[in-house]
Amino acid sequence: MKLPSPRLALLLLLGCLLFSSRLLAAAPNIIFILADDLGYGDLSCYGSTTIATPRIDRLAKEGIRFTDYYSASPFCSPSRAALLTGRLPARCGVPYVLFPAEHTGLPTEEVTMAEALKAQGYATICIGKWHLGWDKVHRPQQQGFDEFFGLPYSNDSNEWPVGDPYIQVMGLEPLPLMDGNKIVEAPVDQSTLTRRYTERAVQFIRQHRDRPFFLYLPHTMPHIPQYASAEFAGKSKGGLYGDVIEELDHSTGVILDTLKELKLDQNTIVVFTSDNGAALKFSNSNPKAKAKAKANSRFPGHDFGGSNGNLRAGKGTTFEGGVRVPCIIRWPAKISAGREEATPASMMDWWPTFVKLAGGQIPSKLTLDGTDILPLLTGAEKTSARTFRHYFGVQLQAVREDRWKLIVPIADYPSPVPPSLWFVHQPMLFERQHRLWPKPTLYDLSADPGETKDLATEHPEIVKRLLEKARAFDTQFQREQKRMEILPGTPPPNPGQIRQPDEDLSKWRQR
Ligand SMILES: [Ca+2]
Repeated sequence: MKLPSPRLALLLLLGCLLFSSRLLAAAPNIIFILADDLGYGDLSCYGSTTIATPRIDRLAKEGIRFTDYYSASPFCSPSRAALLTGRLPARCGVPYVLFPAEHTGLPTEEVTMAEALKAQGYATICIGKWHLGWDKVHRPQQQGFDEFFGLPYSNDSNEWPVGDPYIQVMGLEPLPLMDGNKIVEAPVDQSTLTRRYTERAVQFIRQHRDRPFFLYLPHTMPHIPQYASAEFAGKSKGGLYGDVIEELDHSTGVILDTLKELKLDQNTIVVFTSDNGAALKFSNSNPKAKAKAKANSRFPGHDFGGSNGNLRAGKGTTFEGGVRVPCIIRWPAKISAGREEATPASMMDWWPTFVKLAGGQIPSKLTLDGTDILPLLTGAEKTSARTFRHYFGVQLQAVREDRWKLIVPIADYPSPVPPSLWFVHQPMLFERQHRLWPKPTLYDLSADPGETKDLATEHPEIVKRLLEKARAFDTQFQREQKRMEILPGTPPPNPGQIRQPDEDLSKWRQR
């Protein structure tokens, strides 16, 4: 008899508790709203004075607002991979951003949150930007989602001028909006995306009101290029960037109103967070850099526009501005309202938390980097001090424990160069982002969240302890991490490689 594959066996194991769990308690619905590149200072409940987000602010008032929540990566694809697996991006095989030209994705043997929840009887949908692989084997419906409506990759993966070297990795395809595996519009009118995602979300909630559901809503906005619908364009005090966030706020309100109308709002968990920190505004740069950035912009009139509040730097770095993001959770049935929570938490914590809440078991052989934070959410107990590791791709750049953040010294770049197409055409990015760092640097985040005052000399014992722990973890991790999965038959990346258009996309191109 042929034995089931390990992955199938795992899913069967997760599924066998389905009926008993249903008897024990009504499993909560889960709605996970993930903004793209929304920064720590981009919501009014996190201090924005130019962007009004009354519905998200109310969400925070009715639940928990985290002040020290980490996204697991300063970039899109790895952060999403970490959310959906509970594992560090390099552990689950997605250390870098994926581009349409790449034949890679979140490895199929990873057990996604959607697969684990589906095994517990949840209806599952992904609405928005996927960005975890474009080949059919890596699409949402092959990773546990019953339905998919959205973009397969980033919304800037188009509009590249002919002759631009980046075109080799970004692909020539018109940006497609997909419903399942079918392309419904290409290039998609991006000004309609937030509205259409919201309508689809409401439709899904109505359809599945009588059973547990998992609605994963990774919005396309406010990632550059930004588009707001006519109802929101030109309305905020924060320019176009503010307009798109105010539309996200409205969208969140529509979803919450739907839950209330259907009497689902007590036992539905709603999380609002962001996949990484904001890319900084051109106007925040010095005049020379600003002029250069504007001249090089592929999207004239679109500014990155984000704010990370008083945090240092932004997207693409492991300083706080790149990885610390807003996070709000509301679940009236179990979580008391109006809490501000300074205990650090991570994007990777949701996998074990949700799977256990749904009645599933964490497989003992699965190495998770997240922790079940239900006791923290309910206030039953404080979690003990944890160590948070900030990787850029495969490189450990910083660790945090309690209030201390150590930037670890780095003497060498990763070798061999990871097989990400990102670096094939942008070697300067490889060196800039896999940085070298001369000496250990210590910040007290409770007093200095902006990482301005190095306290390494004052606290050598803390530096020594954190550095030893960081090195021990990373030595083991470098052995355990999963290399990027390049599909069989893929030619090695080279500057001449252009992805052939998919059949269904070539049809759209001719229109
Ligand atoms: Ca992002």
